[in-house]
Amino acid sequence: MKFGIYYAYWEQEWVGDFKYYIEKAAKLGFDILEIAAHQITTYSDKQIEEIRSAAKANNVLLTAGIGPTADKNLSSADPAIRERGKKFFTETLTQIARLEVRAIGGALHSYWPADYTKPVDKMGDWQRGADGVREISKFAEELGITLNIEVLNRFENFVLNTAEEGVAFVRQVGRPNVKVMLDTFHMNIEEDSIGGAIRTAGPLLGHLHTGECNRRVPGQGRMPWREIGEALRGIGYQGNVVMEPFVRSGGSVGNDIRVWRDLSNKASEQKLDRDAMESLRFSRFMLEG
Ligand SMILES: [Mn+2]
Repeated sequence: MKFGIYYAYWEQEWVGDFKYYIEKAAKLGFDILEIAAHQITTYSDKQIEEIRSAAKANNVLLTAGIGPTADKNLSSADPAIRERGKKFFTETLTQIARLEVRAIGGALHSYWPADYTKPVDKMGDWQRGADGVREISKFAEELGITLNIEVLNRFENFVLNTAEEGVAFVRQVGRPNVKVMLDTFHMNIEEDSIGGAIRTAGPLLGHLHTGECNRRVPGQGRMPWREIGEALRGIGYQGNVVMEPFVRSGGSVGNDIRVWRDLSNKASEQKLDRDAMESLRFSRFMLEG
């Protein structure tokens, strides 16, 4: 397994100085830095080259996360929005390929966070989302990119809430570079058994997000890490394990993630770094066995 961290642990916006976080991730001992792909199409050639070479120089693998906004939703009933979604993914995938990113994950099949003031058409969105993901998967394959479809809890999206649904969706798409992505935070809300959910995904598990029930770093809560580790080893998981902690309120990140209190206890950046490093040690120990 390779272990990583999402840059937004330290940031309040869906964009950041990724070069800075690459160097930090390397210093803290991570194999991977996950970046946000939300605004990657606005980066200049020079910025892209700086990020790419920083990752190379620091021996850090980059992965990307994305929560497409409603106007770029591949599963929308509006064909114009679906087209905009495809265009957005074509441009975003092209750009992340230049960073040598080989894995992107999130609600690629839908949009995030779901707007529940609007009516929900779960099966309609499911079908349109599967068709849309299949279409972009061919372009992604040419770039060597795997699309990891994240299963989210009911409050954030309605299309895929369980590993079982994620597996059914990915089988329906039926493409080798489209996989299921699980996240312990969402599993804690939706799954009868967290180990069971991991076994349900089995060989289709493409990416794993980790975090405690309240999104603190792994090891600072009551998530069943022993059970998670046993299940991952049981399915022979060799993929990426990226912690996705959110402990500070404020900005677009705090608002979208619904962080309404400071879970960091007013931690300095040095303290956040120390917590991440300890959590990395804990994660390797619990999950790799
Ligand atoms: Mn996640």
